[in-house]
Amino acid sequence: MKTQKKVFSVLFTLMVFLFASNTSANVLHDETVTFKVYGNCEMCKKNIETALLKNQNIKKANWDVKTKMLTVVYDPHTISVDNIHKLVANAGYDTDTIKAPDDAYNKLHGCCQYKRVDTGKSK
Ligand SMILES: [Cu+2]
Repeated sequence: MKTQKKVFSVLFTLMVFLFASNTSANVLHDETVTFKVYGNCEMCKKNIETALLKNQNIKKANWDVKTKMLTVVYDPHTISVDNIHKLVANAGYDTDTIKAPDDAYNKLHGCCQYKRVDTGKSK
């Protein structure tokens, strides 16, 4: 009886440990990336952030109107940085590495049609 109790307590401790380590591991798995996204205003901010947050692999998205820098917290196991650039581009916004499709850009509100720079050139 005593041994059984001991086995249970060991198992219990092990389970708690596994649960705890798994939870903290999930937090550690999130990564943050920052890159430039061309845009103009608050509406652009909303467009960019909403387009990203629709994807459940993206935890946080924040675009700074002044600096034009986008900061994204994402799960690197389920989405790549390249795909994050693509999501932004498909919403009509050029990033520092990917140019938005022209039709996506043309669909933007007039005030959001930021001045496009040639992103074809390497930085
Ligand atoms: Cu705008």
